[in-house]
Amino acid sequence: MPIIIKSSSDIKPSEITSESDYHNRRQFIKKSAVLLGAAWAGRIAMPANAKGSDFPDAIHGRHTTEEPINSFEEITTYNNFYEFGTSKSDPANNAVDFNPHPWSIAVEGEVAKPGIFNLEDFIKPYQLEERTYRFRCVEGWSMVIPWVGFSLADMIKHFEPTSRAKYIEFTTLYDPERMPGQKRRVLHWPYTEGLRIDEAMNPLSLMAVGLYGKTMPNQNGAPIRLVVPWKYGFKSIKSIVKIRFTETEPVCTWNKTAPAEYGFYSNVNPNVDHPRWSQGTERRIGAPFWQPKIKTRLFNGYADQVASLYTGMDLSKYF
Ligand SMILES: Nc1nc2c(c(=O)[nH]1)N[C@H]1C(S)=C(S)[C@@H](COP(=O)(O)O)O[C@H]1N2
Ligand SMILES: [Mo]
Repeated sequence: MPIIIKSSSDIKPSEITSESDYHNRRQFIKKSAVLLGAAWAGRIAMPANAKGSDFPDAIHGRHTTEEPINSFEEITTYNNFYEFGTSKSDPANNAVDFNPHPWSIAVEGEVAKPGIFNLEDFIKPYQLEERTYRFRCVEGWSMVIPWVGFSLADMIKHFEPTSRAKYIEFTTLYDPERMPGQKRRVLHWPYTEGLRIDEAMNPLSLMAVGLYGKTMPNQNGAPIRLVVPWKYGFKSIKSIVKIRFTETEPVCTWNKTAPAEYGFYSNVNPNVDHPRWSQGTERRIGAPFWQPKIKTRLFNGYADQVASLYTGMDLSKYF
């Protein structure tokens, strides 16, 4: 018999299996799918203020998705944190001994109340909330993560930016002894990121200090990191030691490293291609194998809350 290569959609399952086998198998797959699906959909985060939480005063945040959340295991073993190595398992392995205490944060630039603060004093003025966000990496995978943190807008107001503050810049710790990945020149260290001030003031922008009701794991950016859920993951800078208010657009690490691939804005946008990874669909980490890839949505599905920030801008130019 000649071998004819058909695309899988040309082959009817009944061609390779008898009709009744096929039917039985369909039934079986359907039942397993329901079971697996239930398990997947039934994952519930420990509420941030539940018994055993590190944040008993956290409230349930307003900005939350009802989608099934990722497990603590998935969120803490599949990471990008180049300060601890470039593969997905490196941060969990290499950040075990990182001690983020004591920690201080410098606030500089166009603000009425600059200063250097220890972490505890820095976060004290703000209401902690649990917020479950969809989080999408430019590499084409995504997770749903129950963060604990506070509104970046509240923090900005607290420091009283001047009228010249048009942007906000964040910097990660630079300490190659404690962050061994910095001994290799894979990126321009220290890692920096930035937002336009109105993006930073959007109620979705979060300064995160934990997840799953637990203090931020080292591999996820202990002790404090940014989360901007309508932008690609790399905008959400980890282990922040400096926050600077500026009049001009800050330099961002990935933009500086590969300007053709990473723009300043980095909004999740299925209509703007990345040279190496499709932005049209995404793979939800941990999803059952039979679940089709998810269609990536403009602004990661948060368009109703953020699209107005970009009115009149050509998003293929300002990508
Ligand atoms: N300082 C620093 N922040 C970083 C990174 C990094 O390498 N260094 N990686 C970014 C990228 S590419 C992603 S996808 C997210 C991953 O966050 P997670 O590991 O908590 O899921 O962190 C971002 N923040
Ligand atoms: Mo990423």
